[in-house]
Amino acid sequence: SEPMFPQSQLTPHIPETFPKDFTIRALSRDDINNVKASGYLDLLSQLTSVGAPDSDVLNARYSSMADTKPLSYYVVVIVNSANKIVGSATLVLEWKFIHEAGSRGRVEDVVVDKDHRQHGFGGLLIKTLVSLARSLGVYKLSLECKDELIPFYGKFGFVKDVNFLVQRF
Ligand code: 16G
Repeated sequence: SEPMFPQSQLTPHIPETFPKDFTIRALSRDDINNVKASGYLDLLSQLTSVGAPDSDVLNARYSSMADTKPLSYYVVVIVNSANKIVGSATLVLEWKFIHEAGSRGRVEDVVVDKDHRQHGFGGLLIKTLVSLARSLGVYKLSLECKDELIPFYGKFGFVKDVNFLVQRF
């Protein structure tokens, strides 16, 4: 199944309250090879534009993320009992010379399927990634979000900081 990282790395960070009929685990190459069944791109399309990358492109992207050294992409998914992905969030590490040649963490692409909201899956994903990021030793962890989600992320320790500037291409 080739998970992006070993489950043993995730287990210590999974909240006790995680519901039994769902599983939180690393994204695997199988999810990408069976993208119709896994629902991964359909899920991401509930966040933003996905386009139509073919399976070669998806596999190459998976490899480019999974082959980083040290591992810099922790794509975490929540699956139901049929192994369909109903939620996902990614922790990205950005390696630095500053902060003792440390790393900064970013929480990216947080999305929960519209039919699986209000069950606390978003919070479970964030709690898991914050704990994982802390254990990996990032010196700070950040994310970008819409104004209305600031109170949600605030529950997990995030506070509004510097301005975020962007240029779109
Ligand atoms: C949100 C996401 C970001 C994602 C972006 C996509 C979180 C915390 N933030 O900002 O990770 O990449 O939306 O929107 O999930 P875009 O296509 O407009 O960049």
